[in-house]
Amino acid sequence: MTLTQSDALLVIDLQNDFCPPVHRAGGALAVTEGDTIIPLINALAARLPHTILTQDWHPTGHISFATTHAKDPYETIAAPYGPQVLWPDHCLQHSHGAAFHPALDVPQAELILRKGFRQEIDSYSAFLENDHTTPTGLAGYLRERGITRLFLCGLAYDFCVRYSALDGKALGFETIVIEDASKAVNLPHSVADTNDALAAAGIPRVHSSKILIA
Ligand code: VGL
Ligand code: ZN
Repeated sequence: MTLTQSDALLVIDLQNDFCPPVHRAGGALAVTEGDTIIPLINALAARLPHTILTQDWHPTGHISFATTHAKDPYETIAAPYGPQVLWPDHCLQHSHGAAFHPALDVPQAELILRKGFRQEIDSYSAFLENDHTTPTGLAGYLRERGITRLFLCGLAYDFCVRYSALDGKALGFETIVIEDASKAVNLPHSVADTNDALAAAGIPRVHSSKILIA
């Protein structure tokens, strides 16, 4: 695949809490084998002309935390903006769990976009919060920088990668998901639903070799 200066790698939420714990720390919402994609992501970032990282970044008492509602994780509540899955407390602002995984080696990343920082709205997508209305500013940033094509990877395939890809495409960016550089949380139906939603939106899923061996 021919790459140009208008291409960027968008690395979603490669944080300690989404990976198996290292020295018993992190892993609050660990994605199975979430850390195994990191060497591949480092290699992809070395190849793409621009890299942007997202960082899930929640305050205490966040609306997405089961503990906030005295409920069990993975239940769904009716939030003012629609259904919201409840999660274990994760990615608390400035915690070790919210820090990038130590194996992630992308010092050249040009932007770290924090999301989910409002107590009353979660944000799976890097573009729009879960009300599907409140912008994060990423679309404007990318447009101003002349970036027109996005390669998405990271965690979790069936939540933050999914909604970031759908919104990126809807906002006019050419959007591609690097399938072997993402891992899923895997709630019932979540991966099949993601595959269907990406296909319906015309978002291709490609193998990293298409980009690395170009
Ligand atoms: C994510 C659940 C809660 C993700 C973030 O990064 O996919 N999932 N917060
Ligand atoms: Zn979160």
